[in-house]
Amino acid sequence: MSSSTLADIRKKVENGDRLSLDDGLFLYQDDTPLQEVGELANIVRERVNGNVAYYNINTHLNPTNVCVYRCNFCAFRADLRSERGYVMSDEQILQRGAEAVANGCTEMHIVGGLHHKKDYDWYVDIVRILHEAHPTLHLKAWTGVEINWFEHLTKKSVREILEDLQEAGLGSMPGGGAEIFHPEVRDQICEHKADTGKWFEIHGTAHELGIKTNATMLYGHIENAFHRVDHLIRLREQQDKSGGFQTFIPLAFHPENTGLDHLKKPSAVMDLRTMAVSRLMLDNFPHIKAYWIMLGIGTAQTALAYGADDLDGTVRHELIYHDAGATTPEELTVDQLKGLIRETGREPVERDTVYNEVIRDVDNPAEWKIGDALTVSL
Ligand code: V47
Repeated sequence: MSSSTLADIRKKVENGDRLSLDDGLFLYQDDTPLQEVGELANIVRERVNGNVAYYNINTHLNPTNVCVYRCNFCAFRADLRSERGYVMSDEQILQRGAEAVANGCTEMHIVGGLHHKKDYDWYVDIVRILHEAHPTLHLKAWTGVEINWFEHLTKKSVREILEDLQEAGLGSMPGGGAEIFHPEVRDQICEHKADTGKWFEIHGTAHELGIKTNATMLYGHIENAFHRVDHLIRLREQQDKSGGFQTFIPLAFHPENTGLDHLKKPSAVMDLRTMAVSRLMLDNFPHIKAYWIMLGIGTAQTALAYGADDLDGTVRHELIYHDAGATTPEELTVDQLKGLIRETGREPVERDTVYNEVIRDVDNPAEWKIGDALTVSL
């Protein structure tokens, strides 16, 4: 049981003081009213990002689903000889790049399985061929787990690998593979892959090299409130040290077709509480994302009043959540995204991956240029 009180936490929030582990646990208690937690998160959200809600025009590329690892929460992965397994050819990958550019995408989000038979160059060259063909498309590619796999494949250091990828055209890194950092949980859901220390080493090194990264937390499975708040505090401490995280994305667990399919999906109350507690604990993160694909559209809209300032994007070709039973559409149009944001009273602003404003040609919306850097007050 936490010894914090709502009045003390409100005072800290109003003064911009840092919340403790105990405060985080208090905010997660069922009898701490959700609407009050949301109201506090909204104070921080509006102080940091005003009334703006960001979106981007993006697409996903998952070059293979074949994976040496068997994380029990994942419905996307396939065994090497499984009928479900696939590997995209360079032609298919380039065609996706061309389609993205023709549709006005500013970003391609690239992650996938760790294929038993693909060497390091295959992964680096995916970045290289896409960047050479489409230099304006920002490539947000490979999580800390993949970078760690490349270490096993090459015996190169994390720094050397990230430098290779930067040279090939890597723009930034997504926040996946974080799952839950606490070993009590991590050892049960993905004990074989990059451990917590390694995930942080990789993100810290990326930040030193000027590569911006995101961070995620997979919640609503076997973890409890202590593990979630501990996760947030570890991220906050890393951000104090290296400063290169842009966005935090809480990811609601989808159990269908996974090794944990006896569990229920987290409720909307849990989703909104997690969004709000994340905004409150991560006082040094500029952005909190409500990833509509996994939250569902209604909860993602509501989350814009519970700490979130970003809905992610149009998101074409998403597989990881749809394989795990997500019932959201495969894609939203720009007009739909803007309409969803306006309906909440927020002002939609299109951003690129590293939070510059995107200015569209009114006569030809697939054409765009980068505007000013969007400011936040942390
Ligand atoms: O690390 C896998 C999660 C992550 C399931 O950086 C699942 O902008 C729920 O990291 N139910 C990959 N979650 C996706 C990711 C991401 C998504 C959106 C934006 C960004 C960003 C990053 O997906 C994995 C894992 O935590 N995941 N399976 C599942 N069944």
